[in-house]
Amino acid sequence: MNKQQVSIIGVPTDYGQTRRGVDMGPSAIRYAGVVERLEAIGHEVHDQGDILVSHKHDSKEVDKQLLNLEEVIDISTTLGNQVHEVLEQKKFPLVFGGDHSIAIGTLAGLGEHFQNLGVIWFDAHADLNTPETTPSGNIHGMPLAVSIGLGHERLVQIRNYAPKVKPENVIIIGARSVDPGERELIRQQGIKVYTMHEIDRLGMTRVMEDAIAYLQERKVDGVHLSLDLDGLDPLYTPGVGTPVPGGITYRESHLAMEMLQESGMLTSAEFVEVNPILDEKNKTADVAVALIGSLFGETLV
Ligand code: 6HN
Ligand code: MN
Ligand code: MN
Ligand code: MN
Repeated sequence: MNKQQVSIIGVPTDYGQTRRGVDMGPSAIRYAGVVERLEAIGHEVHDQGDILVSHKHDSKEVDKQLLNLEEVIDISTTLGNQVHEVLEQKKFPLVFGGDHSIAIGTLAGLGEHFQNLGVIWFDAHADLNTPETTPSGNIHGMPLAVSIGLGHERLVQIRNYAPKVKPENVIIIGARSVDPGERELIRQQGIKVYTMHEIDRLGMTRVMEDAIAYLQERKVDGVHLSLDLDGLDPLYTPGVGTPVPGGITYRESHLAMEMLQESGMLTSAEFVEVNPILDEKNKTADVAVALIGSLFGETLV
């Protein structure tokens, strides 16, 4: 196990969607013992604390297709700058949401450091909506589209470059709730998707072997894991704002983390959508921390 220097950044925001409580995600994950867990494996952990997020919720201009746009831009910019700094210091960025809109900022901070970044998007959803296709106006349904360069120009241009990742370097795992506009984008942009159908059919071992081989063939120089806890079945992670039944099991998700760890390709990660208000006794944060253990090399014996 390679000892790593891990920098934790918390992003206590709920501006990417409309259910309160997901802004407490970083606290819940810390409370579940993430720092101790990583240290026990032998890593050096630097918890940078949380990004400052105002909870005023008093936007005067309401664009129904882009709710809380100004707040999301501010938070993404701050987060992007901070993730960029962490990489400059040659540390591993580990980011905790908050809702999935934070991926806009995380990827904005990563993109310049890599010529050919790969992204694994572990999620029940595709997060490929644009202001034109969104059914909700919630920006947490848009971060992957934004990161491949599609959507509101000010989101796409955070840190003044785009795209953050090439669509053909993106792999979605666990999808089972995909909107019509997102389907069209998946085809049009050549995004690789393992839906629940492929996971059932091939098994997680094959899915991860294929995913890793695909990224190796594409000669990526880094891999970012964006893990939405709603990718798992709500049986295991009930504390999420947009649960979808028929998801990835506890063991399948651990296996995916273990195989990513073994690949040695991972260069950053984020864990999002933990909402302790909707949770049962911090169960979802506990799962997040257990997955982080596997991702960072914890072994069973
Ligand atoms: N997430 N596709 C739906 C929407 O509103 O765009 C749900 C998005 C969920 C986003 O879970 O990160
Ligand atoms: Mn708030
Ligand atoms: Mn999701
Ligand atoms: Mn998501």
